[in-house]
Amino acid sequence: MSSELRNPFEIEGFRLVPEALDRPAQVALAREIMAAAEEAPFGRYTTPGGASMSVAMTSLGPLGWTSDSRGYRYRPDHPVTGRPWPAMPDALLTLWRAATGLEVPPDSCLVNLYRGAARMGLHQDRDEADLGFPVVSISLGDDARFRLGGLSRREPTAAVTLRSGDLVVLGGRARLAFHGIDRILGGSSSVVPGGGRLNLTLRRARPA
Ligand code: MD6
Ligand code: FE
Repeated sequence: MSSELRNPFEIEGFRLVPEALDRPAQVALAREIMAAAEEAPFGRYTTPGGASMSVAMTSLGPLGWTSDSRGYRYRPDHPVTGRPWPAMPDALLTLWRAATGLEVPPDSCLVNLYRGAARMGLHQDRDEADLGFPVVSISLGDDARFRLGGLSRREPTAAVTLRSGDLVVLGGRARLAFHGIDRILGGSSSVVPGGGRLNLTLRRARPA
């Protein structure tokens, strides 16, 4: 069978765990994240190409992923306040260990906030030093259409709905698969204070 006919969700290393967090855990985590964002405010970064992203972002942990006209990078401080990123909540360290079985902890959590028409174009996560580590994401709040493709932009894609509490792992052969968010189903959840959707991606940015 030609590779064009393969379902991207069957790529080795892709995993979707529905409702990995129950509703009370979702509510507690969403509140904790929004409280941390008082210290490290969400901002809309600029791509190296000069476009303003529609998703608002902040980070938790030793390093935060950022973007500006000079490129993508991990940095230890918030680009506006200059202060260190808030600590990573214990619940996230526990989720990472349970999902990956790894003793090495994540050193970065990118927090994506989607409201209104925010979306995220197809991309690869490849700014981390050791691509042997997976990226683990947890979604909170409104439903989202998550699109997954292959290792090149030319390969076919397919979409699935991510709901509040769902966990996704991109590891193994899926680690560099293209993926993105087509759209949010606004008002489908009340888990995020103020509405919308949070997606938390746990990464190991620096070598272990
Ligand atoms: C999102 N997720 O769900 C965007 N990246 O809003 C990602 O970009 C992502 O879910 C790496 C691994 C899992 C993900
Ligand atoms: Fe990603």
